[in-house]
Amino acid sequence: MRVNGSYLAEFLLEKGYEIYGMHRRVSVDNYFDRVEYLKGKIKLVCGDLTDIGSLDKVIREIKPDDIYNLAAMSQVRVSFDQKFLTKEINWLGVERLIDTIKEYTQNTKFYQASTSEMFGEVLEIPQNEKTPFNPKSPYAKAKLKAHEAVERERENGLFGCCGILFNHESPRRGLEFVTRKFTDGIARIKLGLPQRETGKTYLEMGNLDAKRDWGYAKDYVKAMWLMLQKDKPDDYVIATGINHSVKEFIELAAGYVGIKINWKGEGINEEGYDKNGKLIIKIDPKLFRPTDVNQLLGDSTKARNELGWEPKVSFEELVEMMVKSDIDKLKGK
Ligand code: F7E
Repeated sequence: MRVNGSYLAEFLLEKGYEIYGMHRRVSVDNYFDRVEYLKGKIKLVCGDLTDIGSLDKVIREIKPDDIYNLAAMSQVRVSFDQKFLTKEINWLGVERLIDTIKEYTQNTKFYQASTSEMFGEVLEIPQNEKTPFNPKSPYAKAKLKAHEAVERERENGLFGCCGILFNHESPRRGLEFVTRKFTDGIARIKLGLPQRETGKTYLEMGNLDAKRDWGYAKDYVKAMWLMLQKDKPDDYVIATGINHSVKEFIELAAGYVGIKINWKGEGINEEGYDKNGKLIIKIDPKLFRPTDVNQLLGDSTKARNELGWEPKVSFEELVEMMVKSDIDKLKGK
């Protein structure tokens, strides 16, 4: 659990903004490591989406011109075990934030991090702003409620934009998400190190067939800013328009460290070996979700036409960047 939003902070600093980063009080050592290098450049203030009093104080004192709400319980798997907390933060937290804006600073522009997970079991391929939502997890359901709250308040005068962002990854991605878990894991295998959580010599993975539209987080923060520069607030899908399965991600990432995966078995018995017959990947059924989203593919035509936004980094470049970064980190570079 760490402070998020470092790419956005960097982007806004370059544009000359004065930035306040709101964070919760937590007792985790590495909580600030992703924004450590920004210390002195951004002002950190304490606040919590579950605590109206703290939001009240922060918004009343700072009266921000723009608010980017990237705060969330962001792990879909965890939301099945903590559905009330997820609702408190991801939905009601947004309602609280909007209320404080209405109370103290009516002209504040508000960006809400909506998510492709709201499309859930997709009703249309690819998904755009008009595709009906069909959320399947407590995470996605709470995010949809927040999305609807922004739309509702927009009708009442709020300058509120929702970015329906598809998966966005980077070397700063948390290790609990599949891309970074794998790039860290395969880097460990390459360097002969045990896996971080399990201490094993091979990786345990869940559903390899799920498909995601993976883009580079640094490209996506520009879209957030562009939304708030428009004359009228609106919602935009932000995606690359290309998707890949988890298995394809794995094969490509392993390829970058010179490992070609040979698959044996099927379903939960599937295993991946290297060319010498060494076990690299095993399926752990515990990592499957009660309901997973099988495929997501975004159509960002509206953002491309109306915001002039487009992704710059390809899937292949993204995967290579993440693998290289994890190898370097593990080598202490
Ligand atoms: O899972 C499968 C898993 O946890 C992707 C969040 O940022 O993007 C993210 O949500 C897929 C799923 O991301 C493992 O079952 C297989 O099908 O990396 P993920 P996510 O659930 O797509 C959206 C846009 C958000 O809004 C979220 O906040 O990968 N999978 N094996 C695995 N997933 C994980 N985490 N770990 C595995 O071992």
